[in-house]
Amino acid sequence: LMPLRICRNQWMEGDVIKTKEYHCLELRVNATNTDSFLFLRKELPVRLANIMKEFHLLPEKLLHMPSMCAVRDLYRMSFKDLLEFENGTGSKTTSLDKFTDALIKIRNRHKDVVMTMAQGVMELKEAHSINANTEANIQYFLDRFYMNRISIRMLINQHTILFGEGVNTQNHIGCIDPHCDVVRVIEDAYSNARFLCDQYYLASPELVLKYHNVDKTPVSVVYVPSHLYHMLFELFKNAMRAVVEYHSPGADVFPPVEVLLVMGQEDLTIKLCDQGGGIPRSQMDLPFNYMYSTAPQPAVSGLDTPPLAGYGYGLPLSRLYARYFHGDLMLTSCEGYGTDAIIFLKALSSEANELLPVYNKTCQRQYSTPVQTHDWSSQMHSAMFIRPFSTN
Ligand code: W6P
Repeated sequence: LMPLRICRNQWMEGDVIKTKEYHCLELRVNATNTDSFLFLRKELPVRLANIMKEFHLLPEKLLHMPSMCAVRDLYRMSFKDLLEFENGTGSKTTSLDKFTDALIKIRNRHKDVVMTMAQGVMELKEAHSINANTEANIQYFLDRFYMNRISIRMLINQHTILFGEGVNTQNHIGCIDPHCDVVRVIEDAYSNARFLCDQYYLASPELVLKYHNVDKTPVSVVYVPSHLYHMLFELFKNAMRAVVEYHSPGADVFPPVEVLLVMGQEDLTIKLCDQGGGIPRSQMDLPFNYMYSTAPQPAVSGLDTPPLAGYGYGLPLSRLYARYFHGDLMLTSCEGYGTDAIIFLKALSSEANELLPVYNKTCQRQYSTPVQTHDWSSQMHSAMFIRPFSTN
């Protein structure tokens, strides 16, 4: 079984036939190790090259931060490793095994890249003042960089799980579960977030789960359970922290975090509602902003590092996981009351194909276009009101 089906789209541009290949969560039967090898030895260098090109569109001063240089070196190394496999038939078992080993080596090499990039951003913030254009470019770049990384790791994981050492336990196909039990993942994420919350605050809100399914069957989708878990765990941590901090001190019972799960025709929707006081409208961009986020902490659980503190990169990354298979993740808030966090996933696996950043003219233009300046004003009216038609 080849879990990510390779789909082909063909169309005409002038006299030229253009072909685009993409992956979707529909299952294709009987792809072999060799099929996967032949595809990945071409596809992985392309994805690495795309993002390496995009580095050059970043402000020069960011490119020269030590952490950025370190990350780019890793990408160059992995690109070079993969080019070793560019030619050759791929029929020899040794070369297939070597390829799988190379992928594992690459995956390990890149494991800390999210943190290193965040350090790069911190280095920049310390060394330079950052204007709105630079900030917008960094936001744009990091979304694309991390999405590219998610996609590459997905392909590597699929290949190594399916064709590497060890047996495929469970009924998973690689890291895809064709019958992902959404309620189970919700409960799992809740209980682990609750553990952290109890440990730090000595209290935590309850979970109230309601679900609605037209067919009255358990809610199941074709999905990557680890991605869904990652999103839910992040949202639960944020919701619990808000609830406990908003109602402390003085409260010993907290309003529960309510989760509504609905399977529709097109969308599977998971809405988490907390009564944690909400976020003012003027600050709604901040949770997804990499520049306002604190750098992710190394994974050590010391008593002095609050496990639920600050916005890390958890929320922007969770939104990328949702968007990767054409879903989304959004926040809405009633300041003074609470926040709703909504995850949308595609209900049909045939619509859940990969969403990938591509390097092209449009993307280049994004970096050189200044952020939108305001063309609405409230200043003018008050100025006229105070000093109407003044000429001095
Ligand atoms: C908040 C802030 C937040 C972020 C993400 C999910 C839930 C919540 N609640 O107050």
